[in-house]
Amino acid sequence: MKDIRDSLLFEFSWEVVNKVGGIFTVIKTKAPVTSQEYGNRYYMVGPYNHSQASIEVEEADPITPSVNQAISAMRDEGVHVITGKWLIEGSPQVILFDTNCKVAKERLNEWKADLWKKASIPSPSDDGEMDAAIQFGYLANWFITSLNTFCPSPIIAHFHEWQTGVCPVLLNRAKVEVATIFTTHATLLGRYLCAGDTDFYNNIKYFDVDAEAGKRGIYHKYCVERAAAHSAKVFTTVSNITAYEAEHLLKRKPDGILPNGLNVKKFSATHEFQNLHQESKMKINEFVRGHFYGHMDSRFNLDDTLYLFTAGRYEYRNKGIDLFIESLSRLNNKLKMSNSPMTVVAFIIAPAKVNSYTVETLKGQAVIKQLRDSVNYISSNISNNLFESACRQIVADPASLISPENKILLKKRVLALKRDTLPPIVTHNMQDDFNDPTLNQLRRLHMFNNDDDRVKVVFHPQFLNANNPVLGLDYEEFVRGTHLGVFPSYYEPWGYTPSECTVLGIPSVTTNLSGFGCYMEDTIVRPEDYGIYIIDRRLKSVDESINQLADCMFTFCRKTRRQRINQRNRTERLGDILDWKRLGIEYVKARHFALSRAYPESMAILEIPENLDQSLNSDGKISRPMSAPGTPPPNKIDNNATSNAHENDPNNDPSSEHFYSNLLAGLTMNLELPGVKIQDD
Ligand code: G6P
Ligand code: 1S3
Repeated sequence: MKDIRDSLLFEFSWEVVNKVGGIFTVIKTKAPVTSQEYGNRYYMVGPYNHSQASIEVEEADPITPSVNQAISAMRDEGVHVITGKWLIEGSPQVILFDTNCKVAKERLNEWKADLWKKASIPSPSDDGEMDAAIQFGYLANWFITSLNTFCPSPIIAHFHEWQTGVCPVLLNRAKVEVATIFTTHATLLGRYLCAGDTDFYNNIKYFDVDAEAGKRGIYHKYCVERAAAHSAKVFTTVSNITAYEAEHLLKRKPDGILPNGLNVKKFSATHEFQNLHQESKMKINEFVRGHFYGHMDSRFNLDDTLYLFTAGRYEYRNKGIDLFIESLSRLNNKLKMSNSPMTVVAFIIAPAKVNSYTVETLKGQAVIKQLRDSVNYISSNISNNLFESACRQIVADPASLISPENKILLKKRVLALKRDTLPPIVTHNMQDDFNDPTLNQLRRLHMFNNDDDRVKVVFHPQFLNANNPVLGLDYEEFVRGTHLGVFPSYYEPWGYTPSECTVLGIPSVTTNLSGFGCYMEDTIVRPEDYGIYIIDRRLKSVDESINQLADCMFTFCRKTRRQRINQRNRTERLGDILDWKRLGIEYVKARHFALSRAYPESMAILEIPENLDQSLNSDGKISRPMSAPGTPPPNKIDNNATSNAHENDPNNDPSSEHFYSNLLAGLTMNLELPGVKIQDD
């Protein structure tokens, strides 16, 4: 009988040392807690990507002798495998299979035929992505199958997404004794159906899935995904909404939900993250001064300007960019009608095909830099003049301090701010400007950054980077400097963007069609108290959802600075429930569940928590906390201060060792948020 406490854990993902999208964030941020739990018995397995592996992996042999033996045997057969430590927090060991190696290329056709024979999964001749998934699947299967023949420990093999789905299918067909888990982070068919104009959620039960997959040319990949879901001992996904989708599109109800966490870093004092907001906002201000040069006036001043943004992969409809723009237009009208003093600058950050920054965008930054340099030069002259006259015991007349030459220089710089054009709505030259959906919607709604518009728009069709000549901030720095993230997604299995806002202390808008939104709705009694606004895209018509979002943003615009600061404090506190130290427990449960199915006799020696074989998730909802208010009523407070009765209790501090070992030992989690009762401003 194998000793369950010695289990080896292999986590397979296409995004191990290979950044593509959201799953990279999952595995990278989860590494510290999983490494802490499994130590050297934890391996991440992915495809070999030379450009990333060469700078992120410190090569070394696998520490576990049996793993090393299995890998060496594969190397002897000519398979190219890189092993070592991934240089990220947690330093997990990695095994990277080179799907381009000679053996993988030579055996591709044999493997394709075998996959058809064993699992009736077809593979067309012209789909490189499918070929790579098959090669990876067969190499992974080779490794696990041979390891299993001599490894004394139980094996847990956790597969993420369809790209790693071939291996669990093969393991199941060969009845290899391994605790397999398959996690889907989105269904292929769901993503495709939503991106079109299908009324997805109302028709989900009725789709002819094979036909729909066939029409979209993804039938073979769909087969891998569906077969993997059915082959794994345990099938999971990231949210209830995707579980519902999987049940109908993949025809297996997931055994549990593994919500996505983050590696939350807390500052020791709350004001530190508030200071960072201010610092980052100053950098965004600098960009805005340049972008809107010549159009900033008494109504458009930065002290009364709010930064809203949306960001993500450029899936126009799935990510709700369409809804955001439409709502911004209505917000514009509301602000105008109510004579609001506020201006909103709404950023859309989503990578599209671009050539370069536009001349106008670059010019704006240059003009404002020249102005800043000249003003600095003139102020230093004024300061010197003031000092010199004071030394001579003269209190100078302010008008006399600026020299005629400097006055002319300043006039020239101010004249340079004049422009005949409106501030551009896009920062780059788009490759397909004419057909771009964002630009077309802005054009249709006449959102051209006119002077009387209270909502201005900046479409930045490229991910942010601190080295950019325009808007030179990293994404995290940018988010910190904004006021509200808006992510009104239609298709979003989880949605890291609002989750990231939360841990950075920035309020956000999400929807009840996103995994994150549903999780927050299920977990917290009143998410909006914590700066999580959830738009109803499930039961409301599109028009009603747009109005709800516009109203939500309008209400936000009416908050005072003090209320915004208060709200950020609450939002930031909520970050604790998104920490892997908490959410990682669901992975622990899934692994136990898989072990109990793969090794029932061995599991008998362990005491298994009762709820594991029923449902992986505890359904406790975070009640409104009972301890003292964290944000006292507005008339009594220093806005930056928060008190929290639980904060000093080590059992409730997710960053303490104590918390984590309790969590693992108990396998039952007290979902009470270590937070406090929140009051409305
Ligand atoms: C942070 C800073 C404050 C600043 C405030 C601005 O809280 O610590 O000094 O006044 O941000 O907030 P706002 O919502 O107007 O950007
Ligand atoms: C998917 O990535 P996406 O942005 O294509 O997986 C992510 C990680 O689970 C998830 O957060 C996201 O909603 C999915 O859509």
